[in-house]
Amino acid sequence: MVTGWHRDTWIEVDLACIRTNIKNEQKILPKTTDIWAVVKANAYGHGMLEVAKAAKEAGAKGFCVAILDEALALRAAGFSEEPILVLGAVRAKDASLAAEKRISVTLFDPSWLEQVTETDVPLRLHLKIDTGMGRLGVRSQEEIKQAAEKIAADPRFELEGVFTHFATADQKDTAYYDTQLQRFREGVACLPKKPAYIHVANSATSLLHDQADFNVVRFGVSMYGMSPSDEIKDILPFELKPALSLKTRMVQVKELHPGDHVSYGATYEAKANEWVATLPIGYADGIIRHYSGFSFLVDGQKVPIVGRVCMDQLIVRLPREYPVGTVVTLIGQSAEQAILADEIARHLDTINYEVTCLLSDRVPRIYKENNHF
Ligand code: PMH
Repeated sequence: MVTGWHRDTWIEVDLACIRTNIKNEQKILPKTTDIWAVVKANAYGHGMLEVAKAAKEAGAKGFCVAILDEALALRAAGFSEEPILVLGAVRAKDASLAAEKRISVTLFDPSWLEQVTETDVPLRLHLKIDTGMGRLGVRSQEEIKQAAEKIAADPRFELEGVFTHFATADQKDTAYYDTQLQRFREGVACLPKKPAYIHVANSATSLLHDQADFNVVRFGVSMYGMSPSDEIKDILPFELKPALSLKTRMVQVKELHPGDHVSYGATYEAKANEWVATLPIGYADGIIRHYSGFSFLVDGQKVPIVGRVCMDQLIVRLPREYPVGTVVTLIGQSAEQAILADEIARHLDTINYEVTCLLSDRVPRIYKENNHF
């Protein structure tokens, strides 16, 4: 993917916000519980390497990613000592590569162990117990015991961790969460020897539930300053600082007259004389067509999208004429107003995670500290 450094559309990531979110999280955790920063999917669109560096500076002790390549990229960038856990499936044929780079992989099916051909150094495994997410993981106590026995009997493997993932931790009703936690405790009790890392928490869990029995939390969305859900926003233990802003500059400003149309399908028709601006950002950048009807900000004032969002451009209606080059804020603070990923998520009928993950690599990420570049 070619990044658009020569176009006035950019993402600003405030690394100080990421550090603050991590430090505040650390304060509510037991001293013996470490934060592993979840930096998969290009750090939820924020930029993996820069976020990983900031997270490490703020005290994160390890990293979680989704795929082996993300782990390899972290190692290649110089994160050589920290534990890195691949949360998704790794192919058995890539086990030796993971082992060689001391990358920990998720074991969710004991038969996977038999497919591993050879490793020069022991492969670090985190056994995933499916306690009710229904995604990856062993489900029965027999499988847990079987996996533990196979690992203990084979010098190619080392059981480094055991974990689970909650389906409803971002909801106030804890009934399903409690059931999952109970199943996890029972599963862990089947292990003849406790591994070094026992972990259950994503952001919501780590923010709302005591972690005394666990020594790692997998801190993702709230490290970026976003709430795991709207439902628990009012019960979070500290204020989250959103790290990402998305901005562009008007490339053309024009006056429409009654009856003039805008964009593909000519779906928008001006009813009066009105000013519009063309912005150099579109669905190929992650501003998908469903943004239609949403408003961005100019000087704290709302400017609605008019007509269809195009691949590389979209058009907004202005309250008055503005000079070409005026900044438009799509996410983040503009004068006294702000647009949060949460608001966009509501408009798109999705979640804030998806809003930032959708921002494509075509948009350059610029890093700043405490609002300064
Ligand atoms: N652990 C696992 C196994 C995950 O899949 C995720 C996020 C996290 C931790 C971090 O969660 P948080 O961002 O809520 O803190 N995974 C996903 C997912 O698969 N879809 O959305 C978020």
